[in-house]
Amino acid sequence: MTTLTASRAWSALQEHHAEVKDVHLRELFARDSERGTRFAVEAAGLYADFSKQRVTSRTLELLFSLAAERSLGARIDSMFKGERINLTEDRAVLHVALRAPAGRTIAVDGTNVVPQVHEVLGRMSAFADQVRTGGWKGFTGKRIKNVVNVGIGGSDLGPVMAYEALRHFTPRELTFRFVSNVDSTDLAEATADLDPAETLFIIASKTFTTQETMMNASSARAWCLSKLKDPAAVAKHFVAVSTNEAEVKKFGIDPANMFGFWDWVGGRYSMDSAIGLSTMLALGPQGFRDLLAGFHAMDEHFRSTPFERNLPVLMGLIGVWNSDFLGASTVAVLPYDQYLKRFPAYLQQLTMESNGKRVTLGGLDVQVGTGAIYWGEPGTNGQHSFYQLIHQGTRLVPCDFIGFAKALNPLGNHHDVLMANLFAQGEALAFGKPPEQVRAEKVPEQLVPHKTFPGNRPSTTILADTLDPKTLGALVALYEHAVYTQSVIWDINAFDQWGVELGKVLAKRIGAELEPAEPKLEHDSSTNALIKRYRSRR
Ligand code: G6Q
Repeated sequence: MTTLTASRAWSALQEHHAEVKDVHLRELFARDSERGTRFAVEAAGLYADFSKQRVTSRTLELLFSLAAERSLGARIDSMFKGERINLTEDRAVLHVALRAPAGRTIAVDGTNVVPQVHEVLGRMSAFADQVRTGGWKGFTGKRIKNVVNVGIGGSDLGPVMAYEALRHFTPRELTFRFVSNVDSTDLAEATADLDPAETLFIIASKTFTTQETMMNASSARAWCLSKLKDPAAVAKHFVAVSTNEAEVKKFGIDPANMFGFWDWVGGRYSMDSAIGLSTMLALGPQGFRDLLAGFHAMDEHFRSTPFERNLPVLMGLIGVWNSDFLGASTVAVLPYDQYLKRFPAYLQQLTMESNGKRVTLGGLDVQVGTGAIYWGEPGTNGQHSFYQLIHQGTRLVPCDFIGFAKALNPLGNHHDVLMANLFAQGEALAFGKPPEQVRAEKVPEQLVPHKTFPGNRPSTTILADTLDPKTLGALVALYEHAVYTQSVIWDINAFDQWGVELGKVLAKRIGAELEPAEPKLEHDSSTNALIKRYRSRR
């Protein structure tokens, strides 16, 4: 494949950028009265309005040519066919199989994996029903009232995000907590007001060797046994979600209480595998299946819709345009729904661990900017904090606004006020307020520059009817596939994460140096001094 910057489509986009770079969104809307709906696409219950992005029909045409030159269609097929597209780890990438309906065939090395997926879903459902109905009792015969998920990264961010997002649909008599950080405060605070006899721990770890999770799991077991005394209690209070049966057994969890998944499920793509056991306990089996149905609807849309109407493809390509042509290095994710408060954190891992890469699949320098920095807060809170920079700062910050037509907790006209704010922000960012308008309001001349809004700041608005399990599934799958689309354009591997390794190795080495014997330090002078200061003051 030609390198990205040497490709014909890339050069055409560069020329096009030179022509349109100074065209304001005001002008684009003035030229085309239908723009607001012409650039909107609907799929799997999500309506996405891209009209406030700084693109023209020609920009999109050229981006589609780029996608064709980078064989996006074939690369999408490769993923759905179970090819080993995660080259650096020699693995298939099949989160789409986790939500495939029973009866579908998706093969890895000649074996249809869909029946295995449904077998685990069946076991998870039976277990979830037992816990939710009180059939599953703790060691002393008490009913389970608290569920604590212990995991980190992909084994935490999806579960906690999904629980918070769908809390409206969860039974309030069950308490859910999520422990991830090796900082003991996390476990201490999560368990401070819980009774071990009523608490179930889910140890969620694909490898079952992750330092933080194993340490938290051991401390959780000690906390549990400090009251229940008998090690036989572990079988009633600990279940595992993992691919590593040997380590699960070693920890003392009965493999009958282990829910498995497979090496073709990446951590950050695993919230709809058994890693979502806490989500199923919270929603019930049907709610979890609704979530999977939402994912699947977006998968089907992504796999079979022409690029022109393909929501994840459009989102991914416009992201490439914003990043590599308009020079934006970030995306603000701004959900106007309090339940989505953990959604930006979830997306940070999905997007940045996937596309935060600097070399191509072939090991060459990428030569363009890759994975944008994702961040955000629920609206309207962000408006009273960082929106100032987005409106009037010197940096370009494309925004994704997410909102819902129906309120889950209707109260007076709160929801109308919330949504009015969402619509207003997109409008203000796109159109701004020119100095003439400020002057017309008789603002003193020295304040005119301060009260001017340049506008031309791009945003996408995603609207859905209700934040329910199905909608959340579609929303997450939208971002998953947009991430893959971008990785294909950049020719990078969205499914490995070698960048997390070095810090882990160094932490092990330093960990040994913090032992009471205080061995000799041979780091750089800064690291040596920091360790010495810590040793002397701890
Ligand atoms: C995600 C990463 C990473 C992983 C955690 C937890 O894609 O692989 O975030 O999920 O390191 O790993 P375990 O599930 O193996 O504990």
